[in-house]
Amino acid sequence: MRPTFLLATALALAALSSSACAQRQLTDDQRQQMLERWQAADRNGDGVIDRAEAEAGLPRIYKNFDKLDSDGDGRLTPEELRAMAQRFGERRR
Ligand SMILES: [Ca+2]
Ligand SMILES: [Ca+2]
Repeated sequence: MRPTFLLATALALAALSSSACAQRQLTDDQRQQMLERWQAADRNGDGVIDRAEAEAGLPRIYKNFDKLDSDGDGRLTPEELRAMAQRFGERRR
């Protein structure tokens, strides 16, 4: 058991649910959350998410990995993530 890990998870869940109630569209808060999840999933800290990291930490992104990896190099960069967020925002408008 790692109590600090459990505490961090509980805090993250609390933060997620409270902002989900307060905000409905993609806000700076949500972008910040995405960034934090991205950084948490980037286990080797090289700034990009490869397939294994997506599978382990970002299952929804892993499912759409091929679509999101627009240059097809097998790694998702923050730029590719931003392009995805933009498409997502446009579809909802
Ligand atoms: Ca990585
Ligand atoms: Ca790529």
